[in-house]
Amino acid sequence: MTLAKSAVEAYVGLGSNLEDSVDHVNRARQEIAALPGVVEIAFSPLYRSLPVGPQDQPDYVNAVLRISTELEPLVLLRELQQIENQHGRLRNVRWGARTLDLDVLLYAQQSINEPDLVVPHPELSKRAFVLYPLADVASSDLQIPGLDSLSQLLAACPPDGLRKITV
Ligand code: PH2
Ligand code: MG
Ligand code: MG
Repeated sequence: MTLAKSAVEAYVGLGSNLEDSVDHVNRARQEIAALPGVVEIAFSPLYRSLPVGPQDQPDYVNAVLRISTELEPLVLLRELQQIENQHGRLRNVRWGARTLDLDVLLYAQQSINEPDLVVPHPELSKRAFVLYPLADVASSDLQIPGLDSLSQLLAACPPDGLRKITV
């Protein structure tokens, strides 16, 4: 007899600023939800945001997907990277333009420090394009491991240049 693996909740950040970004993000959402061992719980509205980092790149489309998953963190990361690759993602410029970026923002209440994966995402607390869509799909009393509650982080992060583009 095999025991059922236990599922945990995780949050994935989606971003795109090349080609048809809305389509890249919407298709990625469906591809993540279709992974074995992943169930979608909620998908935030899509937001348009000004680029953080190099400014000579198009605006981004961002969203957050809340999932329940039986995949271990590094397995989830590999699956997300495979989806990025299927969307023609190139890895050259740090914080540069990309067809699709999928980040593990949070994984249960775990703090992870692996060479390939740091969770909570190191930039999470500074980025309006992560915190606002996160708040659309998470409880405001969600605790971010090593940091504050989501509502406290939001209060310290103005939504500069962030515009909701879907409901
Ligand atoms: N992602 C980056 C760099 N800068 N800016 C916005 N607005 N949205 C992003 O998703 C984003 C960014 C690298 O992951
Ligand atoms: Mg990113
Ligand atoms: Mg990334």
